[in-house]
Amino acid sequence: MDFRLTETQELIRRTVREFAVEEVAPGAAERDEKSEFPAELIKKMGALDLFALPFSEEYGGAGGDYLSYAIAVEEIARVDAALGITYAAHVSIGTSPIYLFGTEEQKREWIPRCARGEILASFGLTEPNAGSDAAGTQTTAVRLGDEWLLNGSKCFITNASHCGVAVVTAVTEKGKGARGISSFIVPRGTKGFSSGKKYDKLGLRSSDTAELILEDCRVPAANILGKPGEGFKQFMITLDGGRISIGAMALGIAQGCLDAATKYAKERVQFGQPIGKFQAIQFKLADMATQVELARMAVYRAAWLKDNHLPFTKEAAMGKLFASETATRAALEAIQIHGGYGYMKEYPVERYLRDAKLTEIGEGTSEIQRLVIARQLGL
Ligand code: COS
Repeated sequence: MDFRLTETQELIRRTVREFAVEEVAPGAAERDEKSEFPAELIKKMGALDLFALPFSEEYGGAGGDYLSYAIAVEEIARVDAALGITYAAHVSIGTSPIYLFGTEEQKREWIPRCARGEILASFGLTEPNAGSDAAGTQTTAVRLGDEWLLNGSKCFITNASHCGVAVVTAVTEKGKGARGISSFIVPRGTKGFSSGKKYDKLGLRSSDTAELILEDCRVPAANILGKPGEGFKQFMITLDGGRISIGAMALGIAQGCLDAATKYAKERVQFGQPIGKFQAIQFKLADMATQVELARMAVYRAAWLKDNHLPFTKEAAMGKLFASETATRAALEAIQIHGGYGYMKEYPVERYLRDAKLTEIGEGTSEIQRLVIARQLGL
């Protein structure tokens, strides 16, 4: 067993941290306040090859491992979780289904552009009546000659207004449940494909979340991903990887809370000494540090299993579950340590709390993670 990161992984952490601290952190509060999409930062991330990280060089990727990518998500989310989710959703659930299940042609068409950050990709699974019950999809796809005709709508879709391509699920065979669902590549610009209302959210306010609408939308028959009926499983496998990245995002938020609270505890003087000298504060920080470290172990291990082509469904769910609940707890404690100042927008911890909550919901709620873990235990 070797818990050390490789030199490359350490270099990626240093590079991304430098970028995050110098370029991402300064405008994070203002972007949150204005719900301003970080388009310029996305261009810079493209230039740094961050979107290319986990994809092979053959398709324009950087040939890195999933653990390096998880570290990059963690470092971005440590200062700005909204940029973290924009990044994570594009790579691990937007681009990955094409990378994992696409034909050679589909991969050559889409992966290089996604890897360069030239376009963003969205993942269209959730619908108004199909959230945790993902197999309850109501969007339909009907084969008409050389085309598929798609009708339906997807909700809460990250990057929906800015995506250049979306992979969406639709029912191709009614009455077959999960086995009657297929997935399709829908390029922006396809007639009948549009993004709808942008949501006004509690947190992650500078990330883009909107509806995707498919109204008599026709895509070529070649745009199906894999074979008819394979869509549900493809999306479950994609979500296993996505959950590692949401775990990494939660880990970054939790680390950001720990850093902010530790700094404040050293500076804030009450009763004649820094509050960090009081055991009440020390114990809070000791608990936060312990939980952050355990979350890191769980998330990194899930990424390591994926990189080594070992089963990781259970570990990805455990990592996301533990890291996301750690993030919310850490944010609440960071606010408590900051006292009244923590409740104000001049400190970042109130934003961290609003952002952290989503990690307990997106890409499967904590309840769904427990269900996935229980099933993996054979229950
Ligand atoms: N990897 C590979 N295959 C998987 C899988 C996984 N992680 N999870 C499920 N499958 C397969 C099953 O093996 C089954 O295959 P067979 O038909 O060959 O037996 C098929 O998919 C259906 O699985 P299951 O019966 O478990 O489906 P359920 O409808 O019971 O749903 C849950 C399972 C609840 C786990 C699933 O719907 C889920 O993850 N829901 C949450 C969705 C979510 O995370 N949404 C977030 C929005 S996306 S940002």
